[in-house]
Order: sequence, then structure tokens, then C-alpha cells
Amino acid sequence: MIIKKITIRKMQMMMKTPFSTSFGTLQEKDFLVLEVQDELGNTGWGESVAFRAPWYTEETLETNLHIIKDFLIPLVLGKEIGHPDDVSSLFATIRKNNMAKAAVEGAIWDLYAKRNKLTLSQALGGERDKIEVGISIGIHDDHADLVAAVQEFINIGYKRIKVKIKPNHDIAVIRELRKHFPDVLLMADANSAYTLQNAELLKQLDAFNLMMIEQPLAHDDIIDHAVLQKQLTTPICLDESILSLEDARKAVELGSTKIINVKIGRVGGLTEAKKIHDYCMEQGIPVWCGGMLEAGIGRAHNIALTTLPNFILPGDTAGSSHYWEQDIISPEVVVEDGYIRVPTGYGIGYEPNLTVMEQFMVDEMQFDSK
Ligand code: OSB
Ligand code: MG
Repeated sequence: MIIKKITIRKMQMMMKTPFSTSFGTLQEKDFLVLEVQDELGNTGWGESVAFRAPWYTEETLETNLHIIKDFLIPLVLGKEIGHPDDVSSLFATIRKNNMAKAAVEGAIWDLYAKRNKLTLSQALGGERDKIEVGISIGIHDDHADLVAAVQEFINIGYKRIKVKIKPNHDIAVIRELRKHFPDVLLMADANSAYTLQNAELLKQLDAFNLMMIEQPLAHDDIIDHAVLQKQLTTPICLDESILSLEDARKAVELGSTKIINVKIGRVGGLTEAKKIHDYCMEQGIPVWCGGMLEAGIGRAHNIALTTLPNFILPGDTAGSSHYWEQDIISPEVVVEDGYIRVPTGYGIGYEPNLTVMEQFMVDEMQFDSK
């Protein structure tokens, strides 16, 4: 296929409720939507998951825009691409900027699947027709509010509860949740809020039968995590630290992680995500799909990825209505009894809703091949 045209739409949407982590609170979500078109008029869609500020990784919406416009688009526009797996080698001369790469590569994956009359799940080698989903709940200062929120999500049917922890908002929070919900599948995500000096405190979490603790230590660490894991019975799951298959291999070999949270944007695209999946499957390391508070297009990519066989733990891919008054795809992503039914339409399987997109679009740029 030949990439003839690329459109970048800059979006600004308000989330229904603010989301708080150990590094701050977010309610206004800015993101990029990419549309690629081939010589036959097929289109493919991708979403950049970088936030406005660089608190999760170093990328931002504006750095993504710069890298996509000035470096990535010139590498694919007008080019013949046989398979989306080839895109990462085209991008090999550009260091990092994984979320920018994933947005372009994701749109090309969708295009490829549509052109070949496959669902994105089939194109990736996925096997499931429904996926299990959990919920990630932001920090609530008040324990009673958090307990009420957890109860509400259990009632809706979410299969696993993840709560955010940070120093002075950890052991007591988990103890309180366990008191109310002794059997629920529960995990905690620290988003790098601790250091090895907090090992004694983190060991107290072992008393609460958590499925895992996500990214307790530095965003770029795999050494201290290995030291910490030796002291904990609770499995460590790395998120921020894993940017590639090589990172995953080293972390697994060191014993820094027993579970991996795979995010397509963080690892630079679906091809790399699939490689990490395959490696972890060989090693007996379970994976699950993380979330970046995506709108519908990014969410659809997550759903397709989660159909791969080693995604055996519920992901952070909640339904559209958890985040948005109105999502930018139709139909929206719906969770029923804790499951999302994998769509059967070609490509991502959800139609971008141009009317809704126009409402939240703040800029639009087009790039044509001569
Ligand atoms: O660490 O998984 C994380 C949201 C933004 C940045 C990082 C994370 C998260 C979440 C929410 O936990 C996942 C979601 O609901 O999309
Ligand atoms: Mg995380």
C-alpha cells in the first residue's frame, strides 16, 4: 500500500471526572488523532496518547506534533509499505518518541487491516471475541469516597480494581479497601512515587493479598525494582520502566517484574507491543493492557491488542462512558458484566464519528504526497 495522505487533528476534550495520580490531576485531555489514506482511498486511524505535560513520560502533545510532522510523516508519506511491521524499521533512525511513533504506526495498522478485510485483532493474531476489563481509580483524598467509588465499579461488573497510591496515602487506604472488599481482585499503582528507602513500608502491602503493585520505584529503574521484588511476596508489575522488548527482557532476566503492563504508546507501537507479548508468553510472564485515558480510537487499538492470548489479566480499558460525555467513535466502547465484546468490523471496528470530532477539534493539518 502507498501512503498518499495524512491528516492530523488536534483535539481537546473534557473528561467527566478529574483523574489524580501521585504526580497530579488531569481533567482536560488534549490529544492528536491521525488519519492515513492509501492510494485506493482506504483510511486508517491512530491516536497519540501523550498528555499535555510530560509527567508520565517525557513526551507531550506538542513534542508528538513536532516529531510526527517534521520526522515521521516524511518517512512514510508517498512510500510503499508492505506490512505495518515494516514501519518500525522506517522509524529506526528516530530515537525514542514512542508515543509519536505509535500514533502513526497504529493508523497504518488500521489501514492495513481494512485494506485486507481483517479486523485489527485478526491482523495482530488475536484470538478472543471478548476481553475482560478492570478499572483504574484515581486518588481520592477521602477514604469513604474511595470505598463508595469501588463499590460502584464492582456493581457495574468491572473485573479488577486498581487504585493509585502515594506516600501517606497507601497502607491505610489498602487496609480500608480490604476491610470492605475482602475478595475483590485488587492492585495498587504507585506511578514511581517511592524509593528503596521505603522498602519496609511497601512490605506491609504483602498483608493484603494484592494481585500486584505497579511501578513502585523510579520511572526509569529496573535495578532497584529487582532488589525490592526479592523482599516482597506481592508481584511487581512494571509500567513506566518498559519502553521496548529489550527493556522487558532485561527486567524479566533481572527479576525486576513478574507481570508487565503493556501500553502501545509507551512501547512505540503495536508491533513492539506484540513482540513484548510474545516474549512474555514464552517466559510465563502474564501481561495486561494499560490505559492512557484514551478516546475511542486509542481505546479500540487497546481492545484489539488485548485479544492476544497472553493478555490473561484484566486491562485498564474501561468503557467510553467512564471517561467521556460523548466519545469520538460509534458505537462507543461498552462494558457489560466486565467484558467488552471485540468488534467484528474491519480494522479497529469502530467508526470515527466526524461530527463529534469536529466539535472537539482545535486544529487540523493535512499532508499530501505529490
Ligand atoms: O499509570 O497506568 C497508569 C492514567 C494516566 C497515566 C498513567 C496511568 C493511568 C491510569 C489510568 O492508571 C488508565 C485508564 O483508565 O486509561
Ligand atoms: Mg501505571
